[in-house]
Amino acid sequence: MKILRAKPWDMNENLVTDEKIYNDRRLLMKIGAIAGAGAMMPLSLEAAKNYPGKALNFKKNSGFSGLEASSYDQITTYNNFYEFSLSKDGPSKLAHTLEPEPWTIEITGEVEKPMVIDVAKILAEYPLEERTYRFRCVEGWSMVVPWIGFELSYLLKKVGLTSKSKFVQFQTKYDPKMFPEQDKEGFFGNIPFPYVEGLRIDEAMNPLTLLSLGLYGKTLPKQNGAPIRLVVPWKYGFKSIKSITKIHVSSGMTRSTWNEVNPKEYGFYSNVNPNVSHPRWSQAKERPLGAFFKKKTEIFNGYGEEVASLYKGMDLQVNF
Ligand SMILES: Nc1nc2c(c(=O)[nH]1)N[C@H]1C(S)=C(S)[C@@H](COP(=O)(O)O)O[C@H]1N2
Ligand SMILES: [Mo]
Repeated sequence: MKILRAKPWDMNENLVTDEKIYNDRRLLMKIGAIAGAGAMMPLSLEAAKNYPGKALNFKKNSGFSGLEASSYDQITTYNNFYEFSLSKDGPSKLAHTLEPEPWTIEITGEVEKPMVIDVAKILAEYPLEERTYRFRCVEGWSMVVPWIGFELSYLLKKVGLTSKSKFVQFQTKYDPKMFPEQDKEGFFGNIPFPYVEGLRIDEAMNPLTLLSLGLYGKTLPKQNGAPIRLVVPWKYGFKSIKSITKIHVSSGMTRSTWNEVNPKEYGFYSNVNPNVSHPRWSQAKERPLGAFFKKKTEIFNGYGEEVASLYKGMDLQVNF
């Protein structure tokens, strides 16, 4: 018998409750209330076994090193990756089917030199740096991640934007052998795959926008979007699309999965904004992974100085 799964776009406070249990468990661990200090071990071992990761060559960007990062365990065992699972601890257990090597990214559309780039070449030749960014999920939890990556603008300059380039679309690889939930499209309310996301060209060219290939000094764990993902720290987490294999530059606005599934709840822009509630919950506060209390959410996730000018004159209640 088939079991009806929750619709992913019903993600709501329930998941925050989930997280409360998770956090309580961590707290209990800390004070030794859970018998056997190894209680958390299976999770972290699972994550490591999944993909041990290769050490990367990178330099630390001291301009983005001031935040205290969430732990490796937190970042790699509390995930959203619907191609594997709708649960937070599912991706770390199930993502072993993802084969991140070999991997290419195809860049097409309004560019002077369309090309296919091997991720191995990026790892060997691109200027990788470590930047510790805040990361805020639309569901109300947040974390701090020491990403390793390079500015998306570096790649877009390499391919050369034409005068018609206005938007950029990113696409996750479609391969149900690697991503088992992908061929269940249409059943039980799964989201349409492949997952796609988009940015306006000036957002894509902003120096904060990264393509990330690693965290905590090593290649990306599979559950975090190996081998390469987007990181847009002033937007809700779902904009930071994982396991990208296509980048398409266009003159018109691009599709994005969550916006298409439920435009009233997930805007194209999806800038972190404590003053614009999700229709079903407030965005004024967030719960950092591992923390007991919520804290205030900052406009543009604290990156207003760098990005507020991109939205000058725009009504952020309408263009949410
Ligand atoms: N392809 C793909 N990318 C995705 C998602 C997904 O389900 N599939 N989930 C998004 C959401 S909702 C969040 S919060 C982040 C989670 O990233 P993390 O698991 O590395 O924390 O990935 C985003 N990118
Ligand atoms: Mo998210």
